[in-house]
Amino acid sequence: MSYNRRQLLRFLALAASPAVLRPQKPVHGLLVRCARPENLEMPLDGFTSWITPNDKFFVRSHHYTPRVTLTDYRLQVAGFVRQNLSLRLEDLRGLPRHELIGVLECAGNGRAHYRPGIPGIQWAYGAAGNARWAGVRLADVLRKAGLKDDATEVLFDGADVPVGTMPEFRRSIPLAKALEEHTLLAYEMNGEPLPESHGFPLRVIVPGWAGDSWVKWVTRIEVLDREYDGFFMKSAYRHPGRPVVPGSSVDSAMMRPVTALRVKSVIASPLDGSRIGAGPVRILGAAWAGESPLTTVELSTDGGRSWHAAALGAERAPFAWRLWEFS
Ligand SMILES: Nc1nc2c(c(=O)[nH]1)N[C@H]1C(S)=C(S)[C@@H](COP(=O)(O)O)O[C@H]1N2
Ligand SMILES: [Mo]
Repeated sequence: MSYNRRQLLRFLALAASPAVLRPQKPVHGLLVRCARPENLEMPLDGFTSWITPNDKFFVRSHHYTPRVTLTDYRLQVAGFVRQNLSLRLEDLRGLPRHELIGVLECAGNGRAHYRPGIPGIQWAYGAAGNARWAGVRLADVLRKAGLKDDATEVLFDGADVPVGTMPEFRRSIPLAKALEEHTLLAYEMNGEPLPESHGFPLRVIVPGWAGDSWVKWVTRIEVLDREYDGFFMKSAYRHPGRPVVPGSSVDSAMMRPVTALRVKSVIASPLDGSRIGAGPVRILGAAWAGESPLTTVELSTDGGRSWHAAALGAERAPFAWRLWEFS
């Protein structure tokens, strides 16, 4: 049997595709930035809703979504603790429950707007969402294990397995942030068990901080005596600490891990480039400021010469976004 060149290329292409493809669930109303691993962006109209519904919430996954079953699930707690723990989700559900509403935003949100362009998923606006998270305080779990004196950082590892030669997605946060009353291990998102794409059955909630610290599918917590030095702490998710000219090179000694989110406001409507009739126009959007409370949103319709306060939505919470509107 002989093959012509085209048949051979086709055969090679088939042979190169992974043997088992999990059926892809349909994606409604999200922008597919990368199908596998799943990276989905919320369209701009999402910024007109105070709570982002689970099926409209952006997804940012470095690796394929792991399938975790509750029967097998254990959360291991180890490192600089007095007693290692192995907890089932039921054990966690037995601890006091806490809820908060907060913005989850990817540190790479807005990357598509850089000039010159930079590599990475080309998020435009919607790598952000605002949800109600429920679970237990990370501090309660750490206290159950008992911290040793040398403890300074808390490292999280999820059940996702790297694609090819990519490093494991592991991140650490300083102990002070880990012990804050608002830092949670969440098992619910908007009143439902965490969806698979968002970290079922447990994820870290670090209110006011960029999404890279919000580790999904968390299976292991390790208390460390120093900042973790794996790829996603040491090489990725770092910033220069002060504004620099886009595209310029920065001394790596200056680079620090991404922590709190910056202030941001997004116009959801009207869309850029859309045609609008004469007469009053409603301008709508959402704004947030990481760990800081948001007090005012101002708009300019004359290129920045004058500014006007927008009306702020009634719904508010310390780490949530605030809707605003201006006519
Ligand atoms: N285990 C694991 N956790 C993870 C990630 C990941 O790839 N693996 N991505 C992180 C990043 S960079 C972001 S922005 C958020 C995205 O959370 P979401 O997919 O629920 O929106 O999850 C974080 N947690
Ligand atoms: Mo992210």
